[in-house]
Amino acid sequence: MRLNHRLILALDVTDPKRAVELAGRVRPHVDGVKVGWPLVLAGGLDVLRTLSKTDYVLCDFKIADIPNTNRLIVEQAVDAGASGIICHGFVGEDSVRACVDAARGADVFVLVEMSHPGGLEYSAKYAEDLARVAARVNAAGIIAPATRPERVRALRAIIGRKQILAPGVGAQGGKASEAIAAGADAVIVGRAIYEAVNPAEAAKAIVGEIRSIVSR
Ligand code: NUP
Repeated sequence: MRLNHRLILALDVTDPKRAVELAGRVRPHVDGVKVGWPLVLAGGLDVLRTLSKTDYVLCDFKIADIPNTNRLIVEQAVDAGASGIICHGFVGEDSVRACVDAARGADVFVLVEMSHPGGLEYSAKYAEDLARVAARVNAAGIIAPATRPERVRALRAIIGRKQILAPGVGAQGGKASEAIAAGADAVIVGRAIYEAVNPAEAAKAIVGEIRSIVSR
């Protein structure tokens, strides 16, 4: 994924018209939009098709099934215009590899450790192993928690130059600059942008915060 701003907008709104409008307003400040179940269940794959005409769309379906079903899901997402997809790592190497094989050039990001408090209960215990799986199957990168910069740092040591996208900034308590300083390539931000009075300004402020530490 090409990253200029190092910011991805999580479009967790359930009105497809608002989603497309928000994407348009925030576009100058982000590298892409992340679309997940809330929006796709509300607007169908049409909203993905529409957004993919203008934006890099990262499809956050957190795919977690047997290899054959994973393959079928990835094919549908890519056919609808996804530029990237997110799959779970805990389902095992064969299932993750099936996503990469089916992606036909789209980026596959493997979720290795979740950002919410519950992410510490199970996912954190296996995150290093799952990052090794992502490296072995040649995924584009991993999803790691901006809420725990020290974990981003530890996972960076494992995956080398592959990309790390970090959700958990703002509403979940993480700080964009801290995640980037710890080694994330970009942060994924939802509520702190789309619930702001001026979403474009909110996105611009996050990009400014990131630039202030990157240029140091
Ligand atoms: O571990 C994860 N944490 C997380 O928040 C993996 C994710 N994919 N996400 C997603 O990032 C979450 O589903 C939501 O779409 C976004 C964060 O949104 P917000 O907390 O910034 O509103």
